[in-house]
Amino acid sequence: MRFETKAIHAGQAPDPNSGDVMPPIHLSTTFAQEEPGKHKGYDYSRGGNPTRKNLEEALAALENAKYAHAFSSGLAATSAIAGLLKPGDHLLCIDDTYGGTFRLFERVLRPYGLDFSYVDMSDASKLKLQKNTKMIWLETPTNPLLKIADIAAIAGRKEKALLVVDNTFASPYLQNPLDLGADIVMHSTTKYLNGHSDVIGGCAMLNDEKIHEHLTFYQLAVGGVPSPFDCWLANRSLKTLAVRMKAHCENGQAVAGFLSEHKKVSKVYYPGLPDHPGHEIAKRQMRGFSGMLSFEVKGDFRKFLKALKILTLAESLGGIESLINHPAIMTHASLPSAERARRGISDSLLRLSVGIENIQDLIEDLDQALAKA
Ligand code: P1T
Repeated sequence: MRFETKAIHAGQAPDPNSGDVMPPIHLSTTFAQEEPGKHKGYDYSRGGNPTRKNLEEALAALENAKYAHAFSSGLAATSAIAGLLKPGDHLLCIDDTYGGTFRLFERVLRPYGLDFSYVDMSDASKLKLQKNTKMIWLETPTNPLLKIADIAAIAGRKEKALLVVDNTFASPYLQNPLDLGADIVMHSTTKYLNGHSDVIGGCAMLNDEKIHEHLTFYQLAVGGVPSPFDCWLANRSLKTLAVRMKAHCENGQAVAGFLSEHKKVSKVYYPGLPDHPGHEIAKRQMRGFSGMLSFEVKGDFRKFLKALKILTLAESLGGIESLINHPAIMTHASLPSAERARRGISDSLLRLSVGIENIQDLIEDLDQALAKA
């Protein structure tokens, strides 16, 4: 099956008991056993639930993976994956990531004896692993600077380390890291996968049996699992992922083009622009450039933000509605200011998640607000 068909049908067979064409929500926390230990595949909902299974089968299909594991947030998925590391291990991370990922690595996991370093990975040939590097962590495109890393080239240099790709900004509609040599792909399903800004969730997809066993154990033993209702909503949303992503890409490209020619804008970060340093790699490994971009306003960005009428100032991204965010004060405030400066996140950088509203309305809103900056 091709992407659009898998998004609608994978893991969605009609319910054998009732014939429901759309999977029902299984709210029960526990499942009847015929004899102790003899049941229909589910015993307690933290370990497994039929609604979660529907979602996980669909997620696996969309990333061309054997296995998918759903978590209660993107960060719960990240911490379950990082649970593969042991004290003394080193994780090599791309130098531009969601602020919460950095906070988890530095303030939660470093005190447990894990080591982290952050390097620019836009040139894969410069990648240097330490003896104890057991994991490489990529975001591509990155949050918030939209840097691009060459997944296949990094996979070729990973030695024995596991390559994990946070594919949140691209979605599986645009990029499939496992096909390019990654070992694990993760998403904040809160973003494009759910796409309606009404579920917090995360997932990890992979092919390796041992990693599958680890994550199955982590779901059961640590318990950061999503509710059946959240699984059902995310599963329902996946069915329209392809049409939503097409619209996000079209609007993203149009807004990036508009901003890059506007006299009140000094810089635009969008991998779909030919002068973006990662444009050629993005063209090779992605099937579109998504709806995420960042930019710098010339003038007073606070006045610009206040003047917006359709775009909402809020954290998060990937929903059908357009959101604008100030990384230094909002999503990336957990990075110390020196670290933000080192990464190139200025105090006037703005990040836009371009929604699927009418493009003319979005451009008119940005234009009238820029006039007030
Ligand atoms: O919020 P949560 O579902 O836990 O996902 C964390 C996460 C992981 N990876 C990426 C690339 C992300 O962007 C996020 C969450 N990001 C935001 C809330 C934001 O506004 O950038």
